[in-house]
Amino acid sequence: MNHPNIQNLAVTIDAAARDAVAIDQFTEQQRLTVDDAYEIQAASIALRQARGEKIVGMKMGLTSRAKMAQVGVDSVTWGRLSDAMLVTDGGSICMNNFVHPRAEPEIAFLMGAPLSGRVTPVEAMAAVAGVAPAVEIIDSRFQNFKFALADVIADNSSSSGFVVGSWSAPGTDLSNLAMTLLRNGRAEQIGSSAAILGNPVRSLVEAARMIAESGGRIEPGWIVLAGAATAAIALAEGDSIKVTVESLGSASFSVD
Ligand code: OOG
Ligand code: MG
Repeated sequence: MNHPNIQNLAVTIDAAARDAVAIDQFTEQQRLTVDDAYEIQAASIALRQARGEKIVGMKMGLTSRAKMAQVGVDSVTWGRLSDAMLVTDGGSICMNNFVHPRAEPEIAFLMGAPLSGRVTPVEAMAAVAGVAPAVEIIDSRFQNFKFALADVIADNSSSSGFVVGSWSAPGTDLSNLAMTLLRNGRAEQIGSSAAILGNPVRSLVEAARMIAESGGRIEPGWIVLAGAATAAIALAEGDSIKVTVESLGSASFSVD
């Protein structure tokens, strides 16, 4: 048996993210299982934590058809969010810190109670303290934004940054809210929250199940991103990006 060197691959993907330099796909060089890939992700995030970053939540990936089609991977994945990835609403990012960043429209949950394992949508919502419009900034560390399932999992599901708008109390029916991604005032992606597993709450249910498989749990105070409702758009210097979610408001940032 050829065992992948988890720690070496974690160091490689961590350096690629830190230096914003694209690398070759891992799976072109070796076989990696999904379990291997989550181990690499955990080890690479541990390197960030050793540098002082704090885990503030998790992101779900590939929870909509539009996203699966865009990247050619059709399994739901997850990744970790750290405090260093948080971009202030109305703030800016610097293009130099990214390889080839993209933005996508999301919904964020603020957790008021822990959540883990098999839960119903009602139980999941009962653990939610707030909901907000969000933008995720994804930036695959692999060349040409091209990857197989194990690659993207090892790469923290491409997560690179996130912007969260104002929190609302969790009373709103999230099943079919209009979502728009605007660049410089023009709508470039239009969709519905229904695209996210039929209802973003199902993404939270999946998040609880998947993190439990890794022996963890969603912590109170965490932010959980449910996954994009539409395809992502490639960012360029000078872009002003805004996501609006019906009834919830907006989140925005600009690219320097
Ligand atoms: C993978 C991450 C997908 C989402 O919201 O579906 C994701 C990628 O597109 O690079 O974050
Ligand atoms: Mg996303």
